[in-house]
Amino acid sequence: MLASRITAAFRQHFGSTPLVVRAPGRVNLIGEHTDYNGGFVLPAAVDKEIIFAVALNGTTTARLYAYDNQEHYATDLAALQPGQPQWANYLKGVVAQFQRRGVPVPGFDCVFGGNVPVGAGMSSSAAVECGLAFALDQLLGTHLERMELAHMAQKAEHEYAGVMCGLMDQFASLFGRDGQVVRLDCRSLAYAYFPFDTEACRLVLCNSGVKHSLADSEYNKRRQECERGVQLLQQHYPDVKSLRDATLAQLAQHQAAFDEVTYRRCRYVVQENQRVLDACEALQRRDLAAVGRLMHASHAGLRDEYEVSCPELDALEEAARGLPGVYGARMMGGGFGGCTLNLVAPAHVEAFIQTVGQAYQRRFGRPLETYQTSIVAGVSEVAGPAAAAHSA
Ligand code: GAF
Repeated sequence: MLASRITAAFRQHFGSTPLVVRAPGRVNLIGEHTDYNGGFVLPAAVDKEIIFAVALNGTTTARLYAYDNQEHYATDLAALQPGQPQWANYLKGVVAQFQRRGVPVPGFDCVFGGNVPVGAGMSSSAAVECGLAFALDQLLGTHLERMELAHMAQKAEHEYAGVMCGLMDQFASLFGRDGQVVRLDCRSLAYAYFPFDTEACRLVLCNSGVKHSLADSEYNKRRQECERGVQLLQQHYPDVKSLRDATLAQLAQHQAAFDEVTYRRCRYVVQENQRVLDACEALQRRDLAAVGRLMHASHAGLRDEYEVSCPELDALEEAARGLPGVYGARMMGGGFGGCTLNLVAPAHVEAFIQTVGQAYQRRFGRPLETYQTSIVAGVSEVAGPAAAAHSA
């Protein structure tokens, strides 16, 4: 059991009794690169989690232990700065957010580790940020709203990891609900849950195994391209505050003012936003085939217009397309590597994994890693044996 292993490691390294918290990674059914454009996303927290064991230690030092890479790191909390090792930045960034709110953070000990695959586009970093934010909130008795914790975790990523991410990943980790996907309006922050039964339709992730070092810089570049598009539109439509407000007709009418790349980026975002709304309607009708078609369209947009896919992800989506029992497939997350998300009827999962795995092996000469995930609740305290077993 993961939670008991982390707790045991904590006792071994630090000797005291910790608060134990679980923080899930996420999938995103549809709505990619829409969050920082004020648009809609449709993620869910999944049963790949990071476990935290944390206790105050009566000093002014944070003593951190990354269980998975067996690395220690300690830092004086009065002089926090981003630096090496990279993994500690996600934690330091969260502490800095409490301090920024005028909350003094006393010394603490922390062991964390889990099974969210790193670089797979399942938001392991957001899980790390949200897990510590929640644990510190409990230990310090600050009782902040979950939405505030999500914003603090997002800021940690901006300021200590240098990625200008939207809110989706942190929101999903904190607001996930068992058996439901959640649509977030990233502007108003209103959210609504939609049932998604993973017994009736499996969520299968195919990990391309690709982790492009370009991902962070290209991500920030996409964000700038969208901002440029908004500036161009605002000259004609002052009410357009973000691409969420723009329409395809507006874009088409002023295409001449755009360079070709910015135009394509904006068109993708406007279309993807609509696809999220359409997918929610389809989910309400229980029309998985329609959800699947929207997913393939999303992939095509990410590949051709937003240009954040890669040959491995394209091959995985293509291999899944039209297979028996497969409703839909698309790349997921920021892009340039990571996983495809596939909706597959339970009776066809085995054949799906075999067929796509073989195609992947033939084309890229390496085996394909796949995960079947179920949808779980967001960050919580691991209270008793039942909860701990859930995190195994
Ligand atoms: C990454 C970011 F962290 C999210 O905020 C989101 O923009 C996503 O890429 C793309 O949809 O996961």
